[in-house]
Amino acid sequence: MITIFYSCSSDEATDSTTDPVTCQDANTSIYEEKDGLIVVEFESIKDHNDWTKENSTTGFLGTHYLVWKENQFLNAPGNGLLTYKIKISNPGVYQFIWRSRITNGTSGSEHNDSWLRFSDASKFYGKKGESVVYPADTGQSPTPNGASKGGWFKIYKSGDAEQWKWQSSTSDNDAHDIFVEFDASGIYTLEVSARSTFHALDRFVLFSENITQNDAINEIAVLSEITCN
Ligand SMILES: [Ca+2]
Repeated sequence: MITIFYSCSSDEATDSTTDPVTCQDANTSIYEEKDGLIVVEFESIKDHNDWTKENSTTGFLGTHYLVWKENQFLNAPGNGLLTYKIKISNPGVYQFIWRSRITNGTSGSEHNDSWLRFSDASKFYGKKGESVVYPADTGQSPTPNGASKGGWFKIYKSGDAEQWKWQSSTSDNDAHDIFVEFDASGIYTLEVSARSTFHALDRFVLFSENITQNDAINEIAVLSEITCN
């Protein structure tokens, strides 16, 4: 059973776990990390900024997915910006993975990527064995093969077009997994922006070293509580 608790707090309001309430201001929703795990439905964001909220391609989790149907931005991150505020209570290293799908055609290498950035995290990098890559324009090196700009990674999935898949890779033909380090507890910003058309985003997870990937991506994992700032 998937349980989601919405609670909005202000000076006078009390938290409610029985009344589903979304935050009045889209910018105030905060997803709470618990025991080293964050689980978020992409469609739970209030302002999905020109992404189309759909439920026509079966196999998604939650109620919908978000799909990009506007212009492509192959080398221009920041368009169609999705912003998720996350509250980290257990600092450390977290792996990031999203569940996505190609919703046009049968090629596994078209419509298979979007942009990702953690601009205020302590570290944001791709890792494959001992190899580490950093997003371009951050003063760090090496940078990944293929597109990267302004601190953004191009994040892609590979394999069969016609399946939802948990995979977030960066660096073309040299897939590196995605990691984020939060050195202190606090509120951080996860940003996604549009790159390829018809790339559909379903759910994402962030999980620390004490959580297995299988547990993190389990479809019955409890969604992160949303609070309002
Ligand atoms: Ca979803």
